[in-house]
Amino acid sequence: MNAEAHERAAWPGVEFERRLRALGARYHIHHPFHRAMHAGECSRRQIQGWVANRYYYQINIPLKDAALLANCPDRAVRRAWVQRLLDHDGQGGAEGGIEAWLRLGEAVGLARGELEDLRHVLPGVRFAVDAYVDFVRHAPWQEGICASLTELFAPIIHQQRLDGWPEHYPWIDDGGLDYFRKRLGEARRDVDHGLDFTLRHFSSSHAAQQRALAIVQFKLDVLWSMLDAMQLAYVLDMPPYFTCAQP
Ligand code: AHQ
Repeated sequence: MNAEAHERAAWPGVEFERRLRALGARYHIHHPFHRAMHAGECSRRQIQGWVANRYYYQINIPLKDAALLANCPDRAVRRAWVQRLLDHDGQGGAEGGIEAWLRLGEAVGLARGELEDLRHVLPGVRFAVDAYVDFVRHAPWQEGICASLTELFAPIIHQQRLDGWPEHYPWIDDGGLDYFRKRLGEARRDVDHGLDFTLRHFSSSHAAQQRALAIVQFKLDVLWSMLDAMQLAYVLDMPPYFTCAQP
């Protein structure tokens, strides 16, 4: 960080929040793969590829959240954050998001086993997801909370799927969309906590605020890169090693 940034006064809270929300302009809802999906232009195979690759992201969310918990000495924060892990792994009678995603897989014509064995996960998706988990494992827990803030923009994309898929992809059983229904409320609750914390914790200096923006940009890069790998493989028909002789 250059000297000027360290010396500048921190932005007022409303300006800091405005800048965080402005990063939504780079959210992966604007990626060509998601634009095509929303327009009803995805083939069955492209939807299947997306579901199978996003499964790797879904099963890593609770690992990421567990890593943040392990780094966090603040009991109140852990009590709030542990709910995120349970939202995905399930608890008591609630199946959890990972189970709901497996049902989404079945609804698009993929057997549970071919999601669970990760056979379809593209290298670029794996590297992006692993980079996110490794970041949260090694960063201060406060930075891990900040990194989750791309969910500021997630309710819109979940609602888009609920609105558009029944019309564009009627071959997908409606029960498969339960994950998106489930996340609408969970994402808003998560963001209320994560945004409030981030605005308070990173407002100590201009440099800290810049760091928060950089962390959210990193997470936007993770999400965008996942779709880049899928665009190459499933839209441009350029899967990994497509130019290489088969071993
Ligand atoms: O289903 C998603 C989810 O549970 C989470 C957790 C959160 C995090 O901790 O980083 N991010 C996230 C996201 C989910 N769905 C993505 C989508 O496009 O369906 C969006 C993603 C996010 O915006 O970070």
